[in-house]
Amino acid sequence: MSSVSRVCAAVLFAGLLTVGCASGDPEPSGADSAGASQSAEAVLVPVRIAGGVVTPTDARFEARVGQPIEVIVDSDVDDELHVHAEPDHSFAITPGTGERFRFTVDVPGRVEIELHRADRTVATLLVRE
Ligand SMILES: [Cu+2]
Repeated sequence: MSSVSRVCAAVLFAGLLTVGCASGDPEPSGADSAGASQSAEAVLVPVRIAGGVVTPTDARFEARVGQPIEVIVDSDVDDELHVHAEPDHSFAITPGTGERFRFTVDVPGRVEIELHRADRTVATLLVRE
């Protein structure tokens, strides 16, 4: 006599137990780092020296820390453009039109832009954080 035993294997889906997400790595929050305005539009400061007359004088401009500032000079003489920022910037002006001098300011405050040879303050930048 022989007995046939059929074993029905039960398939256990034990693997469906979900394991808690222990490795919840935090999302990198890079949005709050400083200097978010690096790619801001440049502040344009047009300057003209013609026949010994400087325009403008004592103009006011506002800018932010890290924002590019571009001085565009039309001049018929040599001069020295001096930006009283921290650190300061000096640019040599030569006769010509549309010379562009670009810089940024790292420290908030009042920044004077002078022409040393003409002895004029062209503009004052109010630089904010
Ligand atoms: Cu100066």
